[in-house]
Amino acid sequence: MKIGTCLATFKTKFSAVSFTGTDIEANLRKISSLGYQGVDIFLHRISPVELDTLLELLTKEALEVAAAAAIWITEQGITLSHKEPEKRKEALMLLNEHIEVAAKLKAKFPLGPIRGNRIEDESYRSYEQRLAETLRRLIDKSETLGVTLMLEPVNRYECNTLNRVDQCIDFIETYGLKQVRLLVDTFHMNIEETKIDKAILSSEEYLAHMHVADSNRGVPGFGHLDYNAILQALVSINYSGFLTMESQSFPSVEVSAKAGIDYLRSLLIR
Ligand SMILES: [Mn+2]
Repeated sequence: MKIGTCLATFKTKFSAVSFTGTDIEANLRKISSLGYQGVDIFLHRISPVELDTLLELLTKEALEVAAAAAIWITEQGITLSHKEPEKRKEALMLLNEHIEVAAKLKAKFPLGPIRGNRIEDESYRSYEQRLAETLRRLIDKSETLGVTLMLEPVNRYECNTLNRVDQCIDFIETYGLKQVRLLVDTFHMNIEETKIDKAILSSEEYLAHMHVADSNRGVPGFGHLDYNAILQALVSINYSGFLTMESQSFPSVEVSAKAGIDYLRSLLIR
């Protein structure tokens, strides 16, 4: 398993990204020197020139991009299941552009809060149909470019549907979205799943990426999750992808970024 962290290249309201700020070069250098092998990158719209520069910096620091998120689109109130067709169209237009960038970065694309919420009083079925219809169009583009779409179970305080692994698998199966994989996140699982390790085992056929944080959304080791059990479950399903820290930085970015990787490494080499 490889270890990653999160980097934003723009000012996001999301607090679980460790590395932010405009000096992307310095951040990538720091991430690499701490021993991380990759990043999940939170991008805004990016020009071809900026993308080339970013690719050069990533190569220089030998960092992979596990996932490229488009949280800025969600922050504008634009989602894949928006009740207004115009907004769904806008989401698709922006995401088609984003998927092209993700393809150049060889990154997967996470479907977290960008899928949008169920409208109050609406049935789950009608929400899911709207989401599935938009996703089918996104799949056309992502399949052509070889970008994996990953549905992420997100906790109830942030999303009002698809909170657990079993619900996401059921959604994928029911709507025949067989190209869609799963991204599971220990922070959300701690809130929603009965047992985190069992939920990981049940995701075996679908698991494409992992976000790791502890119970308090600090880095692994800063809370009370059982990381031995979590890693054991991942080993038993032969997971070889990234463990990407999507976590809040306390007491500081420097301290937590080092403590998190040291902790995971110490458990992985046992
Ligand atoms: Mn996550």
